[in-house]
Amino acid sequence: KVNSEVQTDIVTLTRYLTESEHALGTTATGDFTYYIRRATLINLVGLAGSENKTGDEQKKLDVIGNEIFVNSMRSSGKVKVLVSEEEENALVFGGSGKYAVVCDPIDGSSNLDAGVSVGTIFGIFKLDDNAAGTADDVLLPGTELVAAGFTMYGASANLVLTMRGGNVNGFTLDNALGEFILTHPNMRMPKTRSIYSVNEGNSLYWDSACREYFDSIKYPTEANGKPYSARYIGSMVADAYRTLCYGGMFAYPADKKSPKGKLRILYECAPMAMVMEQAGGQAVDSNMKRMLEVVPTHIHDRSGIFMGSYDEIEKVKSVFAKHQAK
Ligand code: P6P
Repeated sequence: KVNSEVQTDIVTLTRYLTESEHALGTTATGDFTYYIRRATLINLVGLAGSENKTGDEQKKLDVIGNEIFVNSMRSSGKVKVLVSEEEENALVFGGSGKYAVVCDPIDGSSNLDAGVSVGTIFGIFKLDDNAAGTADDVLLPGTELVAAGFTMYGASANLVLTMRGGNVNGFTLDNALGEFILTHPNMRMPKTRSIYSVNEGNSLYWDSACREYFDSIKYPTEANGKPYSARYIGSMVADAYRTLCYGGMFAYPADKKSPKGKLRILYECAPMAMVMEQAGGQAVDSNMKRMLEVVPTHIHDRSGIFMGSYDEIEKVKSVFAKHQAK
């Protein structure tokens, strides 16, 4: 009798990627996990004392993470243009690369010293044959992404990867093998889940639609309506991974303090929106426009975002529609 408990058909990331066509965006991940896991051991946490070119305070690992990603993408020979949150301008590599990669090398790094999971968010565009190889080549809607995903460096390293039109697959790093193993094939979010994830410390700055929506799930008025649970980690990859695993909604609304929102369109909102949509959910900006159809005018443009379970975002849209109608 064959012991069906023993997994003998292990799908490693290498095998998965060779079976698909986009072996990019994830090569740097293995290197990152090395540094992330040892950050506290080799005293890499704490401020690097510099600011990145887009104004965020840089931590040592931000700097290292960015360098690893840049070197990895450059040496892949497949990337022509790289946009990183840590680089003011797009990097254009020599060679005949056919792809553009957008990334936030270490997202959530402000939480590093507290041991909170951080991660890498990435998106991949296929360049036109006659692309000039400039930043303009990535000022595209997220619908043009051919692949997107993120890695979360926590107790282990989890990678979530999706190809355009495909499903969402989760991999877990097997330290012994040094390989990512397919552990969460075809991740699907439930259509509803009573969990909301937002920084309520910003509620003073929210517009009326935002306030009405969150009040409606915190103080339900319908008969035997139960309040939602609040879960907010403050690290997008961790909040996104929980939303992907359990369902619910995550939001970083545009508000009076951040009129354009805080999160970046190209390498935070769009890749996450692609993952959420292809896992059966939705993602919209603060005007309730489909996130994947938002086109940045600058590589570091920001946007408000509401994303997660399909019906939970429908609830957001119905409240905002009332206010837009006014
Ligand atoms: P706030 C981390 O700094 C980050 O870019 C995202 O990972 C996270 O979702 C958000 O900002 C948290 O921002 O204002 O709630 O601390």
